Amino acid sequence: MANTWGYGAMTNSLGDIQNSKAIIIFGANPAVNHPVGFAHFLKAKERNNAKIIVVDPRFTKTAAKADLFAQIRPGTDIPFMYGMLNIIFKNGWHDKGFIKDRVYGMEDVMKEAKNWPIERVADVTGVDAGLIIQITKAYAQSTPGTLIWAMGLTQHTNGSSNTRMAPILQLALGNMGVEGGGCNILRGHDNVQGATDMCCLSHTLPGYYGLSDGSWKYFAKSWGVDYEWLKGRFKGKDWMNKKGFTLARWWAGVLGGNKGEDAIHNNGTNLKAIFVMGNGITSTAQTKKVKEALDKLDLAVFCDPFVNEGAIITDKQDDVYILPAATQFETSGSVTATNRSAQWRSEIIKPMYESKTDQDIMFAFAKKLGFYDEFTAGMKIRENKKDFKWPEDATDEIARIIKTIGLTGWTADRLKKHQENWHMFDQVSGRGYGEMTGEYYGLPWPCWTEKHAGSPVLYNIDRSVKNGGMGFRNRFGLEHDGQDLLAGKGSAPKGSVNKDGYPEITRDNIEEVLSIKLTADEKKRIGKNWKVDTSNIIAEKCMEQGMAPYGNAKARAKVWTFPDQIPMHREPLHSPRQDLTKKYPSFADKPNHYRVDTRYISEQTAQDWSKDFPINLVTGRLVNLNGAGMENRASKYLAALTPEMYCDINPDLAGEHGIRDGSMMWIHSPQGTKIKVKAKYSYSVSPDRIFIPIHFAGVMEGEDLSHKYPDGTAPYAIGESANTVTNYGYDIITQIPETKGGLCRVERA
Ligand SMILES: Nc1nc2c(c(=O)[nH]1)N[C@H]1C(S)=C(S)[C@@H](COP(=O)(O)OP(=O)(O)OC[C@H]3O[C@@H](n4cnc5c(=O)[nH]c(N)nc54)[C@H](O)[C@@H]3O)O[C@H]1N2
Ligand SMILES: Nc1nc2c(c(=O)[nH]1)N[C@H]1C(S)=C(S)[C@@H](COP(=O)(O)OP(=O)(O)OC[C@H]3O[C@@H](n4cnc5c(=O)[nH]c(N)nc54)[C@H](O)[C@@H]3O)O[C@H]1N2
Ligand SMILES: [Mo]
Repeated sequence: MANTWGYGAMTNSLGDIQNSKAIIIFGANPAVNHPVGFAHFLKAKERNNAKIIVVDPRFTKTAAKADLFAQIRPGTDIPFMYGMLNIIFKNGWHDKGFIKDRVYGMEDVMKEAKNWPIERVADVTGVDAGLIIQITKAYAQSTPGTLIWAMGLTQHTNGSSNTRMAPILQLALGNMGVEGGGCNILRGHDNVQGATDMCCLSHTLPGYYGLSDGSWKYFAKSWGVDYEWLKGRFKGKDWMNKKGFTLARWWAGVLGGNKGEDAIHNNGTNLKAIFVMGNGITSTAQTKKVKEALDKLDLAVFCDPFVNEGAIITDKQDDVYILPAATQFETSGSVTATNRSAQWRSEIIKPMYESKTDQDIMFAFAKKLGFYDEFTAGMKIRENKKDFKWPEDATDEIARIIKTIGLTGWTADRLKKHQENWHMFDQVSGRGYGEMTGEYYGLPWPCWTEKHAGSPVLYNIDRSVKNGGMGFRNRFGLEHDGQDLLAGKGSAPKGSVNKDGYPEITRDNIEEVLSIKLTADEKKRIGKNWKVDTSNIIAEKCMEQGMAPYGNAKARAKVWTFPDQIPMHREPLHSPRQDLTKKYPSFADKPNHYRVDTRYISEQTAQDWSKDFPINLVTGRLVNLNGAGMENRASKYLAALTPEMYCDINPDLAGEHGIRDGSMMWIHSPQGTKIKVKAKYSYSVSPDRIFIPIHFAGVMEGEDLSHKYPDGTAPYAIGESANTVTNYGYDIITQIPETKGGLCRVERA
């Protein structure tokens, strides 16, 4: 639901992994978290003898299926990948032609890779040098190879650099834009891809349109509301263009002052109310801050099919509301899968008892708050209707407006037809048969027109654009530092009229770039550029000429607007290697980061954290529980599999502290918080780290909160929240919490 921790999307698809000759997995545990999708990985092993390589701080169930496993120190994936690149470049295993024609800035990467000789990589990552060489050779020499990642890469202060590093490795090997290759990011929740695409985010409008005046005006028009009215909803015009708070640090909006720790920049006011729809709240890092913030609010509303444990951890007595939301079985509409494809879903039963669907709850609020007409206007525009039909008109509204990621082809009619005919599509390629010939299952975006096939493999120039082919997007100008940013000669999608690189298409350049003449009528109707062209003339003409509306450019290995232009290693804020924090320090502190002052270097250097907190704290998931866990702990049989919160601890570490298998232990965090959990001996973690699952709540710092659940609603299992002890630390670009790289101290309870 409205939660966007992960980011990115698969360039290929789960089915396409069956075409891979090698699979490298960084910070993901699909055997547990994507068990159905993982079947495709195993098929690749059966079909192609594909090597599965797992890089993880723990020996996971996925690692158990791997040919090669590297037990990496948390937060050191960038050195690991530079180490691989160092070997790759030295041996000439990189794809020189691909790099020359389709990548910008690889020279800088090559230079940095030289700083990572294998001995240094081994020292920083804790992985044996010989194993790194073996992994690199196996991966680089079996192409196409696919690279998988998930939360093990993102949940770090340097997570956004991690997620740039992985594609760079793929670009260097020419593993991008090919079947069996790509970056296949395993997304999280059901429809988390759709939630991201619709921008349940605080820094963009739907479809990743920015917060500029131009975008606001485009949306005002497309939603059928007055721009001045929209503007009037804000305290002042400039607040329209500013990023908001994030889910990760909303609590600072409540607790923060004008100065000092967690100071906020919110026009002199604090947040006073919270409205939670589809988030567990105890899943947010620094749970004690979350609790403090909840306590201080004027109003807290939780819309959830279950009792949201946000309402349990707070001591707030009044003005806490639990609204019964219907489940996804009791509503219908489109959702988006991890590979950018849409899926239509039908209502199985009507909402039970007094529960209401999320949209009906929102409509009721919009009515009470006095903007129902504006809220729903966009759904009536297409056919100029008096009323709308949910969810079809909402889907068609999205198709009409969102050009940036190419949702034009996603009309409700087409998506329903795919659902009804899903037996008519190939599982591996997604290609349709019979009546569905010429379309890919779920029309993976970009789906440029109402006839477009969908794009199952991004950046593939071996296909025509009509059939899902495309180059990289031209987004950052035509040149930088004197270097051409457009794709090289001859590297255009199959069948393109223009054989080389070309810019994104606008009203002004369309005739020249596409070698066409527009009629007078077309000139009148066409939008300013492909992103706001609701006439869709640009996309239609592009299809005829075999060209992508967003241009044909080079992929950027170097981002000149980021603090690190190419990804650089930076130690986690709380690192067990104090010697390395000097050589690889964190970022400068960042004031006003999504409205909150955020500490990096000052936190990292505040003290030698590793002295008092020598153990790495790794958090993650279990197969029987999900997210904050209430949904599943309320199920007797799922709860029975893990009836208690626990900690995986290596017997050697446990022994040092006199902690017995099955006895209770304390975990202390650098923030001064602690949790009491059951010790579970496990060799899946080395003695320098422990693992705790994220799915528990209902106990806080040893205090049992079960008396706080409304009668008859306490789940079958409760326990300490991992996030009570996850550390301070937020990504420099996205503000995702550093919940996969922190320190702790363990103690016998
Ligand atoms: N059963 C179940 N399935 C789920 C979910 C669930 O809660 N339960 N949640 C869904 C959601 S929302 C998401 S986002 C996905 C998440 O899917 P995953 O990302 O696979 O989930 P995690 O278990 O959190 O983390 C993956 C692995 O990252 C490793 N890791 C930690 N730190 C590092 C590091 O620094 N480097 C590397 N290389 N690895 C590291 C952890 O040891 C862990 O094994 O799962 C989805 N699927
Ligand atoms: N330490 C640590 N913390 C983490 C992570 C980690 O790896 N380590 N992972 C992070 C990640 S990637 C994620 S995505 C989050 C997950 O954390 P949450 O997003 O909190 O996960 P869920 O428990 O799935 O929350 C969904 C809530 O929505 C409710 N719900 C289900 N269906 C519906 C519906 O149709 N309508 C409404 N209104 N509600 C519904 C459920 O009952 C539940 O309360 O946790 C994050 N927190
Ligand atoms: Mo997630």
